[in-house]
Formats: sequence, structure tokens, C-alpha cells
Amino acid sequence: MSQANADIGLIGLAVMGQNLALNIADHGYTIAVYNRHYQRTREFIEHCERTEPARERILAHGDLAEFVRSIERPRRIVLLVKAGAATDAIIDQLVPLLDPGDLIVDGGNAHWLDTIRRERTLAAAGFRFIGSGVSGGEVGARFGPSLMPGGSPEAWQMLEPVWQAVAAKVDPDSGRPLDGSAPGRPVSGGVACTALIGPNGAGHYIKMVHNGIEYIDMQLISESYWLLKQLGGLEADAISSVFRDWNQGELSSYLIEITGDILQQKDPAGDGFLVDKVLDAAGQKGTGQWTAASALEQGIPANAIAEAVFARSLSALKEERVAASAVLEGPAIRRESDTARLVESVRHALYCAKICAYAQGFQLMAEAQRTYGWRLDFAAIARIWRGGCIIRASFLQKIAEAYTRNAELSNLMLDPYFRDALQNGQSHWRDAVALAVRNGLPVPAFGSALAYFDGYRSASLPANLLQAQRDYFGAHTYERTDRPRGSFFHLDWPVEDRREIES
Ligand code: NBP
Repeated sequence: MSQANADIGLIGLAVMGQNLALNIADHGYTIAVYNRHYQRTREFIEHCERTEPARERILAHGDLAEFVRSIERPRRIVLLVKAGAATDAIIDQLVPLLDPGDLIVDGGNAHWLDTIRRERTLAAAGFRFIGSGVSGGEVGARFGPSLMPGGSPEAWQMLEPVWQAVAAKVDPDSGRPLDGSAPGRPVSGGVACTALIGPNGAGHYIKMVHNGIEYIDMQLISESYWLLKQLGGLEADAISSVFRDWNQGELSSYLIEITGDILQQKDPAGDGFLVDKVLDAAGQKGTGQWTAASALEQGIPANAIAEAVFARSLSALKEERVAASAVLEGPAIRRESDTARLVESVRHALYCAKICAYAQGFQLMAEAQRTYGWRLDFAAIARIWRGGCIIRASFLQKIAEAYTRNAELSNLMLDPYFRDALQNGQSHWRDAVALAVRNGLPVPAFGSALAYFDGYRSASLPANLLQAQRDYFGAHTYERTDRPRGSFFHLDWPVEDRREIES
């Protein structure tokens, strides 16, 4: 029988698993690895032999039982396999090989309800389970991801030292990510971008909302690019300079930074810029849809996040759009002569709409905490997102400060810092949306975020008429402005002798 000589185990050696295994090994842990098909394991080990200083701390196994036996008890086993049925399949194979008290950590993009189910089932059988969001793609997994674990405090105690070690690090004062890692030389110091989010599915829920925010962040940046190109007539490299400039200020973020890089890239297969040759049909993997669906189910107006998902769906109808463009006419596009003013309007629109998008994401998490009985620390969540993940941005430091000032903040837009930013930028934001509408350019994210802002700040909305319509055709009742909330009335609308009935 083989000896237990690994501190931790990891299953699933596709791109995320390989990189996280190397990150864990870089931090001094001996890690056992296993993959369903051994060929992938063999290739990984060959790669490690060539380039990885931590190679001797990676122990490869082709047999699952041998892999499990090689891990010190109580065992910690991280799964990075395809989310869904694959995760259940590997858990089913693992369980008979484990001992009570062992911990399984699912680092895949699981649906939070699956995580709640798995945690309940495994806890009942005496095992520990954590569903942990892992963000940052392959580079993040390799040199410091943002990690969002959900589970019991006892399970977290087992995982915490490893997750603290491998997570991205930020400067505690500025919140800026600490860079400079290389194989075998992890970042030292700084604050780790991880903390226990809450019980069972809380970590995966927060990871899902992160991805929903990622969708809207990307859509807002794309709409900015489009207005600068279509109305400003700017070439990709000129727009790149604008983004690089914005990256020095309050919009500073990973996504703005990579947009600056992308727009500079020449087409390796020909003339011009690569972005002009990339087909305008966006793909999606599902976490944006989950976020929008969760908002709909919980009645939270995350319209900008949902619009970002629909914008991808509309873009994917490429052939239909091409055909429709020959049939459905819009206004001719008129170039703006004052480019500096256009750039300024778009910058403010981007920042204001981004505030609304994050306000929606945090409202969604606040509702989920009520629905699932979690207690979430929103300042801690914003801090975790400051480094390692795709939406990392200096802006998140401001959100952390807002929730530190007021942990019960009902909407981010009401925090003094964000209130002032919206006040400062809204006329530019309106100009950008108006320009887009007049020129027939679609800006669903800018526009829906503005509608959210205007709706949220309106003491009165036309829902009085809507509610009267509901009562007219469906006897759904209405409340009256001159009576206390909670008193409901119905009118017998269609008959001559109309009577109002209170219920
Ligand atoms: P994939 O999501 O492409 O999954 C491939 C891995 O799952 C391989 O190791 C594969 O084994 C394994 N697998 C499958 Br498929 N079915 C299995 C089964 N029935 N039993 C055991 N193993 C099975 O890999 P990834 O892109 O590295 O992502 C891993 C997880 O991390 C996913 O849940 C993903 O959603 C999440 N995630 C990915 C990213 C990213 O940027 N890619 C970012 C954040 C989170 P095989 O080699 O034998 O086929």
C-alpha cells in the first residue's frame, strides 16, 4: 500500500487544474494530481519536467484509489473538472474512497443550487464540502486567482492556508494588485483575495454574479469603442490610446487595460487591425444567463446585466442581422466634429453605467442572502474582487470603502462617493445615449443602466396605470396613494354601477 505523502490532491488537469496545481506546488505544498484520461496527466508531467521548478512537489497518479491514498488525512481534494454532470460523476467515484472528515473542494463554475445539494448530501455522509468560485482564467489560476469559497467554518479551516497562499495579493492600502510572479517565485506579502463568503452555495453564487458583472463590464466597454469608432471616426489605435488614458484614472481596470492592448494589435494575417477582422458574433458559456435568470426569479431589477446577455444573443444572429440591414432603415450616421467632447461624454457614460451595473450585482447578492439565509460581507466581497479576477479594478476599492462606511447600504448609488460620481457624470452620460439613439447606434447597456438610474431615483413611476390595468382585466387589486401601504382595493371596472371594494 502506497504511503500518504501529499498535502493536498487535485483532480482535473485541463487548463485550470494544471495551472492551479502549479500555483499550489509553487507555495511549497506537495500535491497529488489525477485526471480521468491519463494521457493529459502524462503531457502535464512532461511539461513540468521541462519548465517547472516545483516539479518534484507534483505527484501524478493514474489510479484514483492510489491518488486518494497518497493524500494526508484528513484529505483535501480540489476538483477542477467540467461543471455539471462531470462533477457529480467524479464525486460519486471519490466518496467510497474517502474517510469521514475529508474535504472536497469544487473549484468549477458550478450552479449554486448544485453546490447546496452536494454540500447537504456530503455533509450527511460525514464529509466536508466547499464550493469555491475561482476567477482569473488560466493566468489567474497560475499566479493568483480571486477565490470565493462557500462552506462550513470547519471545512474552511482545512482549506484556508492553501487558499490564502495561492490567491492573488493586493496592496492593503491602495487595493492595487501586486504583480510580478513567475514560476517558482510567488508574490510575497499583501492581502489575499479570498475569504469565506458564507455557507454552501454562497461562494458559487458570488462567482456567478462576478461573471454577470463581467458580461456588463465588457458590453459597456464595447459600446464605448463603438461610439468612438462610429461617431468619432477613430481608428482602432486611436481608440486604444483613449482606453490607455482612461486606464490611468477612475476607470483603471484589467478589462480596460486589455482593451487598450487588443485595439493596438495588427492583423497577423494581413493589413490593418485585428479587431476589425474579428467577426461580431459573441459567444457565451452560461453564467451570465444564470445571473439574469436569478435576477428575474428574485424580482431584482438587474436590467443592465440582463441586457449584456441579450446583447451577446443579438450579436450571434449575424446572418439575420446582415439580411435585416438591407430591409430595415435607420438614420444616417453623422460624425461628431468635437472628438474631445465625444470622448469625455463616453468616458462619463462608461463610469456612470458601470456604477449602476455594480449596484445591480450587489442588490442581487443582497436578495440572495435573504433567499438562502446567508450573511454576506459586501465589503469583503469587493475586496476579494480587487485582484486576480477578470473584473479587478481600482473601482472595487471604492465599493469596499462604501460598504465599510455602511454595511447595510441598500444601493451602491446612494453612497456619497457614487452619488457624487453619478451627479458629476450624468449630463455627459445622457448626451452619449442621446447621440447613439439619434444616430441609430445600439447602446443597450448604456441605455438600460440610465433607465435603471432614472427609475430608481423617481419617486413616481407610471406603474399606477399599469396596476390599474392589472385590476381591470384580472382583478389583481391596487393600493391607493391616499391610504396606508398594505390596503388593497378592487374596482368592478366594466359594469355601469362601479363599486370599489377594499380587501
Ligand atoms: P473544462 O471545463 O474544459 O473541463 C475539462 C476537465 O474535466 C478535464 O480534466 C476532463 O477530463 C474533466 N472531465 C470531464 Br469533461 N468529464 C469528466 C468526468 N465525467 N469525470 C472526471 N473528469 C471529467 O476545464 P477547464 O477549462 O480547465 O475548467 C475547469 C473548471 O473550472 C470548469 O468547471 C470551469 O467552468 C471552471 N473555470 C474555468 C475557467 C476558464 O477560464 N477556463 C475559469 C474559471 C473557472 P479529461 O481530460 O479526462 O477529459
